[in-house]
Amino acid sequence: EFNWTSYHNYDVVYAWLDSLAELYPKNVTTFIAGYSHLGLPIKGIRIQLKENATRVALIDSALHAREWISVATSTYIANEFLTTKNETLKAAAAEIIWYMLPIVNPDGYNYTFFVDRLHRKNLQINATVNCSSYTGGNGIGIDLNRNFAYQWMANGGASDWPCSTQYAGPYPFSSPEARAFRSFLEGIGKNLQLYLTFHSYGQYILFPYGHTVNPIDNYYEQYTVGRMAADAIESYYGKKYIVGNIAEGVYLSTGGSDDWIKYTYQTRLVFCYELRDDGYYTFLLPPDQIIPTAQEVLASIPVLVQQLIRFD
Ligand code: 0X9
Ligand code: ZN
Repeated sequence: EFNWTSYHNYDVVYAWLDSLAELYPKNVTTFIAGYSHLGLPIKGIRIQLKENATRVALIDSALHAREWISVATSTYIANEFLTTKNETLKAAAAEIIWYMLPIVNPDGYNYTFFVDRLHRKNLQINATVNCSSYTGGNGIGIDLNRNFAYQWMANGGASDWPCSTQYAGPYPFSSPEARAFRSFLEGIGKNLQLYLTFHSYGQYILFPYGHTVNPIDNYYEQYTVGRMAADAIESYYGKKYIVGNIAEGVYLSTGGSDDWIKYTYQTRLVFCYELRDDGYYTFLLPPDQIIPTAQEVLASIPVLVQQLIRFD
């Protein structure tokens, strides 16, 4: 039985996605965006509640394997879209055709359940390199959020050293997971108006770009809407999320999925949510914080949708 009182592994999440499509055949379909290095499907769901909805949004999670709260939150949101009795949320959800990719890094996600809880990257084997004396990471894998083609390895915040947890890979889109993501976006990208990518931890709402603090074209809109989203989150349980450009908000970093989408498709609203917490439990957020985290994040969704509807 699926729930949000504990974290669920890859098999359980995917079985649940299938069950949604069975339970809500008129509103939910599943699809496969592509396959991981080890051949696991990168499964997604498409949710459409209203026949004449036209705007398209994408929510993803677990580009980073150990960030379990991201998966718990995206699945919670999917479930709420389909079951909520809250009229504001229901109306907002109905305006959008939602695509969700709850586990972009299925190999890594599995690995964190069964081998190494704190693994971040995918499981691609890198050229022989001995990382045993390096405590910051192991030699396995590419950081998917450094493997996208915009400003790849441009100026800091990514590494060309395979031992690094921020290893960008030998070239952009060298990972099958990032390539799957790219080919999926070829279908929906030009219609995409909202992209949310869930990570943890730190409690930030970040927006492009990661290679520069120079403001993007719609900096004002991204900042203002991000601020309103953070206020909605705070009003729920008082948790404060910091809002800002990636490079100014956290650190310089290049090759992220958010930057690549913003640049490639000029998607109007692009946000990376760094979910709870602010540093006490870090990636090991206790399961009793899943529902509160997901609820406060959900409270920010109507804010984003209303902005899309208001001016277009
Ligand atoms: O460094 C990252 O990839 C993200 N932080 S995390 O601790 N979850 O690893 C931040 C991603 C922000 N976006 C980009 N860097 N493009
Ligand atoms: Zn992350």
